[in-house]
Amino acid sequence: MNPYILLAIIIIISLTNGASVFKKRETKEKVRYDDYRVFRIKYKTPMQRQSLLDLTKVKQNFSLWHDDGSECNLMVAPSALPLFEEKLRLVNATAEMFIANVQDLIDQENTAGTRADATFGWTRYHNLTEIDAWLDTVLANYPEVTMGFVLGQSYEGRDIRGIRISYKWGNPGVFIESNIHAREWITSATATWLINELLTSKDESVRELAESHDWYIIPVLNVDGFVYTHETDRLWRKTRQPSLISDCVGVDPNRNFDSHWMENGGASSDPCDETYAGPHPLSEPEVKALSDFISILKHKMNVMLAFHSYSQLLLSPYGHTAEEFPDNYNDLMQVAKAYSDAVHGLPYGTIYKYGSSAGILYPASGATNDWAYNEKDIKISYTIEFRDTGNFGFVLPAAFIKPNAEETLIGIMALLAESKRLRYLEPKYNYGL
Ligand code: 0X9
Ligand code: ZN
Ligand code: ZN
Repeated sequence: MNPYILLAIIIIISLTNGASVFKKRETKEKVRYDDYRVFRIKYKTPMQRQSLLDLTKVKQNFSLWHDDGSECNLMVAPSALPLFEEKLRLVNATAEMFIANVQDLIDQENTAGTRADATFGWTRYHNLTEIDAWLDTVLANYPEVTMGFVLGQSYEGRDIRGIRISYKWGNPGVFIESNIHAREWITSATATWLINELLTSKDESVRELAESHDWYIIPVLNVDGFVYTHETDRLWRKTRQPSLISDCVGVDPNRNFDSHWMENGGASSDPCDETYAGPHPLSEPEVKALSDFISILKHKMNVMLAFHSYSQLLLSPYGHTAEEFPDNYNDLMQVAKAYSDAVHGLPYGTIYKYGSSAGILYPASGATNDWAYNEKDIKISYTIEFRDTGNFGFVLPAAFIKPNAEETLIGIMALLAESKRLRYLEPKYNYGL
Protein backbone atom coordinates (compact mmCIF):
# COMPACT_ATOMS: atom_id res chain seq x y z
CA MET A 1 0.00 0.00 0.00
CA ASN A 2 1.11 3.51 -0.76
CA PRO A 3 2.69 4.74 2.48
CA TYR A 4 1.00 8.13 2.11
CA ILE A 5 -2.43 6.55 1.94
CA LEU A 6 -1.56 4.41 4.97
CA LEU A 7 -0.43 7.50 6.82
CA ALA A 8 -3.66 9.30 5.88
CA ILE A 9 -5.73 6.38 7.14
CA ILE A 10 -3.83 6.29 10.42
CA ILE A 11 -4.32 10.01 10.88
CA ILE A 12 -8.06 9.78 10.16
CA ILE A 13 -8.51 6.87 12.56
CA SER A 14 -6.62 8.59 15.35
CA LEU A 15 -8.48 11.84 14.78
CA THR A 16 -11.93 10.26 14.88
CA ASN A 17 -10.96 8.18 17.92
CA GLY A 18 -9.57 11.23 19.61
CA ALA A 19 -12.71 13.17 18.88
CA SER A 20 -15.01 10.49 20.22
CA VAL A 21 -12.97 10.00 23.39
CA PHE A 22 -13.10 13.74 23.93
CA LYS A 23 -16.82 13.85 23.29
CA LYS A 24 -17.46 11.05 25.75
CA ARG A 25 -15.46 12.80 28.40
CA GLU A 26 -17.35 15.99 27.70
CA THR A 27 -20.78 14.42 28.15
CA LYS A 28 -19.76 12.33 31.18
CA GLU A 29 -18.57 15.39 33.07
CA LYS A 30 -20.99 16.02 35.93
CA VAL A 31 -22.56 19.41 36.31
CA ARG A 32 -21.54 20.89 39.66
CA TYR A 33 -23.40 23.35 41.87
CA ASP A 34 -20.62 24.54 44.17
CA ASP A 35 -21.76 27.52 46.23
CA TYR A 36 -25.07 27.79 44.42
CA ARG A 37 -27.58 29.12 46.92
CA VAL A 38 -31.33 28.82 47.15
CA PHE A 39 -33.42 31.66 48.53
CA ARG A 40 -37.02 32.03 49.62
CA ILE A 41 -38.52 35.37 48.63
CA LYS A 42 -41.99 36.41 49.74
CA TYR A 43 -43.68 38.78 47.30
CA LYS A 44 -45.47 41.88 48.44
CA THR A 45 -46.82 42.94 45.04
CA PRO A 46 -47.42 41.27 41.65
CA MET A 47 -44.95 43.76 40.16
CA GLN A 48 -42.28 42.56 42.54
CA ARG A 49 -42.98 39.01 41.50
CA GLN A 50 -42.68 39.77 37.80
CA SER A 51 -39.49 41.67 38.34
CA LEU A 52 -37.90 38.80 40.28
CA LEU A 53 -39.07 36.18 37.81
CA ASP A 54 -37.40 38.21 35.06
CA LEU A 55 -34.10 37.12 36.57
CA THR A 56 -34.76 33.55 35.52
CA LYS A 57 -34.33 34.55 31.90
CA VAL A 58 -30.61 34.42 32.60
CA LYS A 59 -30.57 30.64 32.66
CA GLN A 60 -26.93 30.15 33.52
CA ASN A 61 -27.33 32.07 36.76
CA PHE A 62 -30.86 31.67 38.04
CA SER A 63 -33.23 28.75 38.31
CA LEU A 64 -36.76 28.96 39.65
CA TRP A 65 -37.43 26.00 41.95
CA HIS A 66 -40.87 26.99 43.15
CA ASP A 67 -43.41 29.77 42.76
CA ASP A 68 -46.94 29.89 44.10
CA GLY A 69 -47.78 33.52 43.55
CA SER A 70 -47.02 34.49 47.14
CA GLU A 71 -43.42 33.34 47.33
CA CYS A 72 -40.71 31.78 45.22
CA ASN A 73 -37.64 29.63 45.76
CA LEU A 74 -34.81 30.76 43.54
CA MET A 75 -31.41 29.12 42.98
CA VAL A 76 -28.65 31.63 42.36
CA ALA A 77 -25.18 30.94 40.94
CA PRO A 78 -22.33 32.36 43.05
CA SER A 79 -21.19 34.67 40.26
CA ALA A 80 -24.65 36.22 40.07
CA LEU A 81 -24.99 37.10 43.76
CA PRO A 82 -24.14 40.79 43.30
CA LEU A 83 -26.73 41.13 40.55
CA PHE A 84 -29.27 39.28 42.69
CA GLU A 85 -28.68 41.55 45.67
CA GLU A 86 -28.93 44.59 43.45
CA LYS A 87 -32.27 43.37 42.14
CA LEU A 88 -33.60 42.74 45.64
CA ARG A 89 -32.68 46.26 46.65
CA LEU A 90 -34.25 47.65 43.49
CA VAL A 91 -37.63 45.99 44.09
CA ASN A 92 -37.37 46.38 47.86
CA ALA A 93 -37.60 42.65 48.63
CA THR A 94 -35.86 40.51 51.21
CA ALA A 95 -34.60 36.98 50.62
CA GLU A 96 -34.05 34.23 53.13
CA MET A 97 -31.35 31.73 52.17
CA PHE A 98 -32.27 28.13 52.94
CA ILE A 99 -29.57 26.28 51.01
CA ALA A 100 -26.05 27.69 51.23
CA ASN A 101 -24.40 25.21 48.89
CA VAL A 102 -26.46 23.04 46.56
CA GLN A 103 -23.47 20.83 45.73
CA ASP A 104 -22.99 19.91 49.41
CA LEU A 105 -26.64 18.90 49.57
CA ILE A 106 -26.31 16.79 46.42
CA ASP A 107 -23.21 15.10 47.83
CA GLN A 108 -24.99 14.27 51.08
CA GLU A 109 -28.45 13.40 49.86
CA ASN A 110 -27.73 9.77 49.10
CA THR A 111 -25.29 8.76 51.84
CA ALA A 112 -27.82 7.14 54.17
CA GLY A 113 -27.73 3.38 54.57
CA THR A 114 -24.82 1.14 53.68
CA ARG A 115 -23.26 2.44 50.51
CA ALA A 116 -21.89 -0.75 49.02
CA ASP A 117 -25.12 -2.56 49.88
CA ALA A 118 -26.24 -4.31 46.73
CA THR A 119 -29.81 -4.90 47.88
CA PHE A 120 -32.68 -2.65 47.00
CA GLY A 121 -34.24 -0.61 49.78
CA TRP A 122 -35.55 2.77 50.79
CA THR A 123 -32.66 4.18 52.78
CA ARG A 124 -31.08 5.60 49.65
CA TYR A 125 -32.05 6.57 46.12
CA HIS A 126 -31.52 4.08 43.30
CA ASN A 127 -30.69 4.55 39.63
CA LEU A 128 -32.74 3.18 36.74
CA THR A 129 -30.72 -0.04 36.39
CA GLU A 130 -31.30 -0.83 40.07
CA ILE A 131 -34.99 -0.01 39.85
CA ASP A 132 -35.39 -2.20 36.76
CA ALA A 133 -33.60 -5.11 38.40
CA TRP A 134 -35.77 -4.75 41.49
CA LEU A 135 -38.90 -4.67 39.35
CA ASP A 136 -37.82 -7.94 37.72
CA THR A 137 -37.44 -9.53 41.15
CA VAL A 138 -40.86 -8.32 42.23
CA LEU A 139 -42.49 -9.66 39.06
CA ALA A 140 -40.75 -13.00 39.56
CA ASN A 141 -41.77 -13.22 43.22
CA TYR A 142 -45.44 -12.38 42.69
CA PRO A 143 -46.35 -13.84 39.31
CA GLU A 144 -49.96 -14.50 40.32
CA VAL A 145 -50.92 -10.92 41.07
CA THR A 146 -48.44 -8.83 39.08
CA MET A 147 -47.87 -8.22 35.42
CA GLY A 148 -45.02 -6.20 34.00
CA PHE A 149 -45.66 -4.09 30.95
CA VAL A 150 -43.78 -1.70 28.72
CA LEU A 151 -45.52 1.59 27.95
CA GLY A 152 -43.21 2.27 25.06
CA GLN A 153 -39.71 3.54 24.38
CA SER A 154 -38.16 6.83 25.36
CA TYR A 155 -36.41 9.17 22.92
CA GLU A 156 -33.08 7.51 23.70
CA GLY A 157 -34.63 4.08 23.24
CA ARG A 158 -35.09 2.94 26.82
CA ASP A 159 -38.11 0.89 27.87
CA ILE A 160 -40.64 2.77 29.99
CA ARG A 161 -41.80 0.07 32.35
CA GLY A 162 -44.87 -0.36 34.45
CA ILE A 163 -46.39 -2.88 36.82
CA ARG A 164 -49.98 -3.94 37.22
CA ILE A 165 -51.03 -5.33 40.55
CA SER A 166 -54.39 -7.04 40.53
CA TYR A 167 -55.75 -9.51 43.05
CA LYS A 168 -59.10 -9.97 41.40
CA TRP A 169 -60.84 -9.19 38.16
CA GLY A 170 -62.92 -6.05 37.81
CA ASN A 171 -61.51 -3.88 40.60
CA PRO A 172 -61.59 -0.10 40.13
CA GLY A 173 -58.39 1.07 38.45
CA VAL A 174 -55.83 3.40 39.96
CA PHE A 175 -53.16 4.76 37.64
CA ILE A 176 -49.99 6.23 39.12
CA GLU A 177 -47.45 8.17 37.10
CA SER A 178 -44.17 8.96 38.77
CA ASN A 179 -40.90 10.73 37.95
CA ILE A 180 -42.19 12.50 34.84
CA HIS A 181 -39.89 15.26 36.07
CA ALA A 182 -36.40 13.83 36.11
CA ARG A 183 -35.00 15.48 39.24
CA GLU A 184 -37.95 14.60 41.49
CA TRP A 185 -36.29 11.46 42.84
CA ILE A 186 -38.55 11.17 45.87
CA THR A 187 -41.39 10.23 43.50
CA SER A 188 -39.92 6.96 42.20
CA ALA A 189 -38.56 6.11 45.64
CA THR A 190 -42.10 6.50 46.96
CA ALA A 191 -43.71 4.63 44.06
CA THR A 192 -41.43 1.61 44.50
CA TRP A 193 -42.04 1.60 48.26
CA LEU A 194 -45.77 1.67 47.57
CA ILE A 195 -45.50 -1.29 45.18
CA ASN A 196 -43.59 -3.20 47.83
CA GLU A 197 -46.18 -2.39 50.51
CA LEU A 198 -49.09 -3.42 48.30
CA LEU A 199 -47.46 -6.79 47.76
CA THR A 200 -45.87 -7.54 51.13
CA SER A 201 -47.71 -5.68 53.89
CA LYS A 202 -49.45 -7.81 56.50
CA ASP A 203 -51.43 -4.84 57.78
CA GLU A 204 -55.12 -5.53 57.37
CA SER A 205 -56.00 -2.11 55.96
CA VAL A 206 -53.13 -2.21 53.46
CA ARG A 207 -54.19 -5.69 52.34
CA GLU A 208 -57.70 -4.42 51.80
CA LEU A 209 -56.36 -1.43 49.87
CA ALA A 210 -54.10 -3.59 47.72
CA GLU A 211 -56.63 -6.26 46.94
CA SER A 212 -59.68 -4.13 46.19
CA HIS A 213 -58.08 -1.98 43.45
CA ASP A 214 -56.25 -2.69 40.22
CA TRP A 215 -52.99 -0.77 40.31
CA TYR A 216 -51.11 0.48 37.29
CA ILE A 217 -47.87 2.08 38.41
CA ILE A 218 -45.10 3.63 36.30
CA PRO A 219 -42.20 4.23 38.73
CA VAL A 220 -40.09 6.20 36.23
CA LEU A 221 -41.83 7.75 33.22
CA ASN A 222 -39.08 10.13 32.12
CA VAL A 223 -36.39 7.44 31.94
CA ASP A 224 -33.91 9.43 29.82
CA GLY A 225 -34.12 12.46 32.06
CA PHE A 226 -33.84 10.27 35.16
CA VAL A 227 -30.65 8.62 33.90
CA TYR A 228 -29.32 12.06 33.05
CA THR A 229 -29.94 13.27 36.63
CA HIS A 230 -27.89 10.34 37.93
CA GLU A 231 -25.05 10.60 35.45
CA THR A 232 -24.76 14.23 34.49
CA ASP A 233 -27.01 16.88 36.03
CA ARG A 234 -28.85 16.19 39.29
CA LEU A 235 -31.22 19.09 38.63
CA TRP A 236 -32.41 18.17 35.13
CA ARG A 237 -36.21 18.39 34.77
CA LYS A 238 -37.21 17.79 31.15
CA THR A 239 -36.98 14.99 28.60
CA ARG A 240 -33.80 14.57 26.53
CA GLN A 241 -35.08 15.04 22.99
CA PRO A 242 -33.10 17.77 21.19
CA SER A 243 -34.91 20.71 19.66
CA LEU A 244 -34.83 21.36 15.92
CA ILE A 245 -34.91 25.11 16.38
CA SER A 246 -32.50 25.59 19.27
CA ASP A 247 -29.43 24.15 20.95
CA CYS A 248 -31.43 23.60 24.11
CA VAL A 249 -32.46 20.04 24.89
CA GLY A 250 -35.69 18.63 26.22
CA VAL A 251 -39.36 19.36 26.71
CA ASP A 252 -41.33 19.65 29.93
CA PRO A 253 -43.37 16.45 29.58
CA ASN A 254 -45.90 17.84 32.05
CA ARG A 255 -46.78 20.52 29.49
CA ASN A 256 -46.85 18.20 26.49
CA PHE A 257 -50.23 16.44 26.83
CA ASP A 258 -52.93 17.13 24.31
CA SER A 259 -55.37 19.15 26.39
CA HIS A 260 -55.57 22.95 26.34
CA TRP A 261 -51.96 22.77 25.15
CA MET A 262 -50.07 26.06 25.52
CA GLU A 263 -53.16 27.95 26.69
CA ASN A 264 -53.21 30.93 29.06
CA GLY A 265 -49.47 31.21 29.53
CA GLY A 266 -49.47 27.81 31.20
CA ALA A 267 -46.34 26.75 29.34
CA SER A 268 -43.48 28.20 27.32
CA SER A 269 -42.74 28.11 23.59
CA ASP A 270 -39.02 28.69 24.24
CA PRO A 271 -37.03 25.42 23.99
CA CYS A 272 -34.59 26.78 26.57
CA ASP A 273 -37.27 27.20 29.25
CA GLU A 274 -37.96 24.65 31.97
CA THR A 275 -41.65 24.68 31.06
CA TYR A 276 -41.19 24.33 27.28
CA ALA A 277 -44.36 22.67 25.96
CA GLY A 278 -42.64 21.09 22.96
CA PRO A 279 -43.12 21.82 19.23
CA HIS A 280 -46.58 20.23 19.32
CA PRO A 281 -48.69 18.18 21.74
CA LEU A 282 -47.38 14.64 22.24
CA SER A 283 -44.02 15.48 20.66
CA GLU A 284 -42.34 13.49 23.44
CA PRO A 285 -42.41 9.71 22.95
CA GLU A 286 -42.74 9.22 26.71
CA VAL A 287 -45.89 11.36 26.79
CA LYS A 288 -47.29 9.75 23.64
CA ALA A 289 -46.75 6.31 25.17
CA LEU A 290 -48.59 7.19 28.37
CA SER A 291 -51.33 8.91 26.42
CA ASP A 292 -51.87 5.85 24.20
CA PHE A 293 -51.87 3.46 27.14
CA ILE A 294 -54.48 5.37 29.13
CA SER A 295 -56.58 5.96 26.03
CA ILE A 296 -56.86 2.21 25.55
CA LEU A 297 -57.56 1.46 29.20
CA LYS A 298 -59.53 4.55 30.19
CA HIS A 299 -62.67 2.54 30.87
CA LYS A 300 -60.75 0.76 33.63
CA MET A 301 -59.23 3.85 35.24
CA ASN A 302 -61.21 5.52 38.01
CA VAL A 303 -58.33 7.40 39.57
CA MET A 304 -55.17 9.02 38.22
CA LEU A 305 -52.36 10.29 40.44
CA ALA A 306 -49.25 12.09 39.18
CA PHE A 307 -46.36 12.08 41.67
CA HIS A 308 -44.23 15.23 41.82
CA SER A 309 -42.12 17.19 44.26
CA TYR A 310 -41.97 19.54 46.02
CA SER A 311 -44.44 21.74 48.01
CA GLN A 312 -46.81 19.33 49.84
CA LEU A 313 -49.86 19.95 47.71
CA LEU A 314 -52.79 18.08 46.23
CA LEU A 315 -53.70 19.74 42.97
CA SER A 316 -56.93 19.02 41.14
CA PRO A 317 -57.95 20.22 37.67
CA TYR A 318 -58.05 22.69 36.14
CA GLY A 319 -54.50 23.55 35.35
CA HIS A 320 -55.16 25.72 32.32
CA THR A 321 -57.43 28.27 34.00
CA ALA A 322 -58.12 29.66 37.43
CA GLU A 323 -61.34 31.29 36.18
CA GLU A 324 -63.29 28.07 35.89
CA PHE A 325 -63.59 24.98 38.01
CA PRO A 326 -64.51 21.43 37.08
CA ASP A 327 -68.05 20.11 37.59
CA ASN A 328 -67.12 17.88 40.51
CA TYR A 329 -64.75 20.38 42.11
CA ASN A 330 -66.47 20.11 45.50
CA ASP A 331 -66.04 16.36 45.47
CA LEU A 332 -62.42 16.74 44.40
CA MET A 333 -61.83 19.05 47.36
CA GLN A 334 -63.58 16.70 49.75
CA VAL A 335 -61.43 13.80 48.56
CA ALA A 336 -58.30 15.94 48.77
CA LYS A 337 -59.24 16.94 52.32
CA ALA A 338 -59.46 13.26 53.25
CA TYR A 339 -55.90 12.77 51.96
CA SER A 340 -54.61 15.83 53.74
CA ASP A 341 -56.31 14.97 57.05
CA ALA A 342 -54.99 11.41 56.96
CA VAL A 343 -51.42 12.59 56.36
CA HIS A 344 -51.71 15.18 59.09
CA GLY A 345 -52.93 12.49 61.48
CA LEU A 346 -49.60 10.63 61.31
CA PRO A 347 -47.00 11.42 64.01
CA TYR A 348 -45.02 13.56 61.51
CA GLY A 349 -47.97 15.99 61.40
CA THR A 350 -47.13 16.99 57.84
CA ILE A 351 -49.42 19.54 56.24
CA TYR A 352 -50.71 19.14 52.69
CA LYS A 353 -52.68 21.99 51.17
CA TYR A 354 -55.13 21.39 48.35
CA GLY A 355 -56.95 23.25 45.61
CA SER A 356 -57.04 23.46 41.84
CA SER A 357 -53.66 23.61 40.09
CA ALA A 358 -54.16 26.99 38.48
CA GLY A 359 -56.01 28.26 41.54
CA ILE A 360 -53.41 27.64 44.24
CA LEU A 361 -50.19 27.27 42.22
CA TYR A 362 -49.96 28.72 38.71
CA PRO A 363 -51.52 28.05 35.29
CA ALA A 364 -49.94 24.93 33.83
CA SER A 365 -51.53 23.54 30.68
CA GLY A 366 -50.96 20.12 29.16
CA ALA A 367 -50.25 18.34 32.46
CA THR A 368 -50.99 14.63 32.85
CA ASN A 369 -53.75 14.83 35.44
CA ASP A 370 -55.63 17.60 33.62
CA TRP A 371 -55.47 15.67 30.38
CA ALA A 372 -56.71 12.52 32.11
CA TYR A 373 -59.57 14.49 33.63
CA ASN A 374 -60.52 16.55 30.57
CA GLU A 375 -60.00 14.05 27.80
CA LYS A 376 -60.21 10.59 29.37
CA ASP A 377 -63.04 11.01 31.82
CA ILE A 378 -60.97 10.15 34.89
CA LYS A 379 -62.85 12.23 37.41
CA ILE A 380 -60.59 11.67 40.40
CA SER A 381 -57.33 13.08 39.15
CA TYR A 382 -54.58 14.87 41.06
CA THR A 383 -51.04 16.03 40.93
CA ILE A 384 -49.45 15.31 44.30
CA GLU A 385 -46.46 17.42 45.25
CA PHE A 386 -44.50 15.56 47.93
CA ARG A 387 -42.17 16.86 50.63
CA ASP A 388 -40.85 19.33 51.48
CA THR A 389 -41.96 22.98 51.56
CA GLY A 390 -38.55 24.44 50.83
CA ASN A 391 -35.77 23.19 53.10
CA PHE A 392 -34.12 20.76 50.73
CA GLY A 393 -36.42 21.17 47.74
CA PHE A 394 -35.65 18.72 44.95
CA VAL A 395 -32.60 17.36 46.78
CA LEU A 396 -34.52 15.72 49.61
CA PRO A 397 -32.14 13.58 51.71
CA ALA A 398 -32.76 9.83 51.49
CA ALA A 399 -33.69 9.71 55.18
CA PHE A 400 -37.02 11.28 54.19
CA ILE A 401 -37.98 8.57 51.71
CA LYS A 402 -39.75 6.38 54.28
CA PRO A 403 -41.68 9.16 56.05
CA ASN A 404 -42.80 10.56 52.70
CA ALA A 405 -43.82 7.12 51.46
CA GLU A 406 -45.76 6.31 54.64
CA GLU A 407 -47.65 9.56 54.25
CA THR A 408 -48.43 8.77 50.63
CA LEU A 409 -49.80 5.33 51.50
CA ILE A 410 -52.06 6.61 54.27
CA GLY A 411 -53.11 9.52 52.07
CA ILE A 412 -54.04 7.30 49.13
CA MET A 413 -55.92 4.99 51.46
CA ALA A 414 -58.08 7.91 52.63
CA LEU A 415 -58.41 9.32 49.13
CA LEU A 416 -59.74 6.04 47.78
CA ALA A 417 -62.08 5.50 50.71
CA GLU A 418 -63.60 8.94 50.20
CA SER A 419 -63.78 8.43 46.42
CA LYS A 420 -65.63 5.20 47.03
CA ARG A 421 -68.05 6.85 49.41
CA LEU A 422 -68.77 9.43 46.71
CA ARG A 423 -69.29 6.62 44.18
CA TYR A 424 -66.31 7.28 41.95
CA LEU A 425 -65.00 3.73 42.12
CA GLU A 426 -67.85 2.02 40.34
CA PRO A 427 -67.44 0.53 36.86
CA LYS A 428 -67.21 3.50 34.51
CA TYR A 429 -69.24 2.26 31.58
CA ASN A 430 -72.02 -0.26 31.51
CA TYR A 431 -71.26 -2.36 28.45
CA GLY A 432 -74.20 -4.70 28.79
CA LEU A 433 -76.82 -2.06 28.13
O1 0X9 B 1 -45.15 22.67 37.27
C1 0X9 B 1 -45.43 21.47 37.32
O2 0X9 B 1 -45.42 20.73 36.36
C2 0X9 B 1 -45.76 20.86 38.69
N1 0X9 B 1 -44.88 21.36 39.70
S1 0X9 B 1 -43.32 20.84 39.71
O3 0X9 B 1 -42.60 21.61 40.69
N2 0X9 B 1 -43.27 19.34 40.17
O4 0X9 B 1 -42.79 20.96 38.40
C3 0X9 B 1 -47.17 21.27 39.05
C4 0X9 B 1 -48.20 20.94 38.03
C5 0X9 B 1 -49.56 21.22 38.53
N3 0X9 B 1 -50.37 21.80 37.53
C6 0X9 B 1 -51.17 21.07 36.75
N4 0X9 B 1 -51.32 19.80 36.98
N5 0X9 B 1 -51.80 21.67 35.79
ZN1 ZN C 1 -58.97 25.07 25.90
ZN1 ZN D 1 -42.79 17.89 38.90
